[in-house]
Amino acid sequence: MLKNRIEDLSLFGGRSAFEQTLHVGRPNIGNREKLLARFNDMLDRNWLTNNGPFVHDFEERVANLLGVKHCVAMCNGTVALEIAARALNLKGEVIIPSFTFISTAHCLQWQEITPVFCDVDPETYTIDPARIEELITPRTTGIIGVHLWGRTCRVDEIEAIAGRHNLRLLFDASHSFCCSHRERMVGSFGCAETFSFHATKFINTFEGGAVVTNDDRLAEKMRLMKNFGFAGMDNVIYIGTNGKMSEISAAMGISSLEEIDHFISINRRNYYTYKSSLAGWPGFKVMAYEDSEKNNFQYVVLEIDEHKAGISRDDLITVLHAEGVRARRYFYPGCHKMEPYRSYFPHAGLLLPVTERLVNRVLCMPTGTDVGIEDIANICDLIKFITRHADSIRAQLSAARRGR
Ligand code: T4K
Repeated sequence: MLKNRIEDLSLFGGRSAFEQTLHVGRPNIGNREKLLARFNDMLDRNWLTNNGPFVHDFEERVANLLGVKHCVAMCNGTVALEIAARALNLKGEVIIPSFTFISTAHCLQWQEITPVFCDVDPETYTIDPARIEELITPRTTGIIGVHLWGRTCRVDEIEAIAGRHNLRLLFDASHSFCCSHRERMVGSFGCAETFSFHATKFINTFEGGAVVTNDDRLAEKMRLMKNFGFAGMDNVIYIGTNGKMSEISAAMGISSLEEIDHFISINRRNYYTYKSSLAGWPGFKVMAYEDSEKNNFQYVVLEIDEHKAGISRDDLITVLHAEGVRARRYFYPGCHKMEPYRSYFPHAGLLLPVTERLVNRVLCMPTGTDVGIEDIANICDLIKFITRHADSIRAQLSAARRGR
């Protein structure tokens, strides 16, 4: 692993630092015996989907954990967003951050609702309440805030804006399961909040998601919508789709929930290992979590100041990937620079200076139960080595690019 000269870097002919690639989103697998026992129960029951007992159990556990009245489990986080948006009667234009996974925008455009991109707060990376009101038009019907990477939105200010303008408020909490805001669990803010339980999330159901809400009527409407609008056999009373979570997914979800403290403690340990290893290293800031809040520590996000670090985020990632460190540029280049939005709104970036800066600076690092503290110490040593040799690395990379 030890690198002494830049020729030792894998990119320039050396051996890669890690034999096994390290990933950002390696799934956490709970207790395998208990999980397999649940799969067997399911097979014995011969009940595989359509509101089975595991789905009920999973929904109840999630609602209890978050202190919210209803959890409606879904087949994934994107469908959860689509159904929530539809059940809330969102139309026309909806204000969202561009600095998010593409689903937050697509869930709207898929239903011909226009996402209007708002800039984010440079500290929390979440939608900036000070920039929302200038985007409201007579066509605006709602706001979707994203609690990015477990950092919650400035909920009170956004709720006040939504109240003043009679807008519906939804939160995409895909990253923020088991996080809190002002000591209240994420899940009961706005009209509803959505989660993703995709394989890469710290609690996973293979594919899965949920909408949680305290609104009885909204919950009922979403239950109909995720099941084609069926209210009992042969009786469709609403337009719906197929958004159901399967039993095998719910079984995985229950097993994951049983390990939640373990997963969080590993994530926390990993986060603090990165934080202490990179403390004071010029040009590197590790995204902070608030000590007073609950967090899942699912993401370790570095913000890199190219001028102080001597190397750009993109050159760094090129070197890291070659070494087997699959850090990710979430959420580059921003939704407004992806199709169809970049064709629809070619000048959207003019109103998104913070987003445009962040998409070129942030890097999500490998973590989760598959990544040990020795791996992290080695990754941080590697980063330090790279920045110490930044000038020569940059020179070699640009020579290689010119020669291409
Ligand atoms: N809103 C927000 C804010 C979101 O971040 C997301 C999803 C959603 C909504 C929508 O929720 P879902 O509909 O997905 O439930 C991944 C996930 O697919 C996506 O769920 C997640 N956000 C997003 C942030 O990341 P990709 O395209 O980066 O995934 P992929 O396949 O590159 O995997 C990431 C890493 O994980 C890779 O390095 C490999 C590793 N991996 C992945 C899988 C699936 C494994 O080691 N094993 C696996 O089984 O999107």
